[in-house]
Amino acid sequence: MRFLTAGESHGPQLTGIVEGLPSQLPLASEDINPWLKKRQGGYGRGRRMVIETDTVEFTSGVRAGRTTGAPVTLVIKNTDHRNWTEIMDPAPGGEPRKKALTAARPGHADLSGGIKYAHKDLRDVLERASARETAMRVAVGAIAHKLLKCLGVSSVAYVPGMAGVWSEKPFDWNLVEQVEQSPVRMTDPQAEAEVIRRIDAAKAAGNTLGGVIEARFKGLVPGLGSQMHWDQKIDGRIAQMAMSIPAVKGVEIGSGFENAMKNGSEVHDAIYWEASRGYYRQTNRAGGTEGGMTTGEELVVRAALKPIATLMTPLPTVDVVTHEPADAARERSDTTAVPAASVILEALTGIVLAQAYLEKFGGDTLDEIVERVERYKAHVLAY
Ligand code: EPS
Repeated sequence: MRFLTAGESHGPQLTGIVEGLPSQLPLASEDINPWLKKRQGGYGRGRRMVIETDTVEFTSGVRAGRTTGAPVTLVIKNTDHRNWTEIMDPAPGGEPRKKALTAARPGHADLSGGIKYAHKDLRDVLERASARETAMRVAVGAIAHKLLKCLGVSSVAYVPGMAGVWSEKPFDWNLVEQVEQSPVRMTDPQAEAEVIRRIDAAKAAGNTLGGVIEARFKGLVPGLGSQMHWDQKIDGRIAQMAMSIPAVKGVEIGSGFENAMKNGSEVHDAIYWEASRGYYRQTNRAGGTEGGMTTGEELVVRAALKPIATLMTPLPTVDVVTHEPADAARERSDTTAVPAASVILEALTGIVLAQAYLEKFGGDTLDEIVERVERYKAHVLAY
């Protein structure tokens, strides 16, 4: 399964093409829209999320609620485009540029992208660099999750800490409903209240906030990915996907960074066996991967998000036209997008896992894949 996205933040629409899905996978826009809604949510989002109600439309590959095996094309319209038709018009003309952005924002793609693609209106960079692109990737992720669900995999996304506040309440699957209700996707109501206070203060000060996000998956078979080659290792593939989320500057699987300072005997998860459940571990510091493969234990992926780069109280920069010192451009943005980013991490990790399932068990129809997974589960138990 491979996919491609296209579209600018204020262009007419985002487009995605997904190829390599099995046929007969039940699929409707209702499977995707709740993911898009969750991605739009979270306390600290900006005005754009009030303008948009992201929903997906299929323009190929799905008929009567099932995939046909043909490439699936997805479209998400940008409602805000109607306010940008002149500025985003692809027709020749339009010089001098309206709403041109020349004061490169520190921390954003503006300067490197401007140099690389020879743009002096940095809007030509930011329109594609905007985290709006993740709306389409989450839609693709929702399809991956639909497939994973058919294979017995479930998942969750939450925020262990943000805005300098750690949750005191460790994650538990019984807290999923609480996370879903929390405006910052946290397990701990006290931490949540303090985070909300800090988001309000940051907004008032024209500042932005980062945090740590986590996605968990259970029901995975052992042996997804491979130890054979660097580009097949599932942890490496997950890390690459996680790092591609805008603002992510760190990724760990399990208690990766904490493990680094301990003895091996305190880190590695002892192996046990019981006839009814096969091999298992009582601890999961490995976070569900060993040797570049899933272990069958819960997969735990964490990522660190820097604060959003667009500051309403801007940092010093340079104007790329005049080369004079300038205040960085102010562009409408979010105070924080950490809760939304956790949903993005869950959705996108799902893409990597669905790809790994399709590689290992690939077939043309959903039934073929389900049958092969079931046969493998029997092998895992008997091994
Ligand atoms: C986003 C849409 C964007 C930004 C945000 C994410 O909308 P607009 O630029 O029209 O306000 O709110 O993007 C950024 C934070 C960024 O730096 O580009 C979205 O759909 O998630």
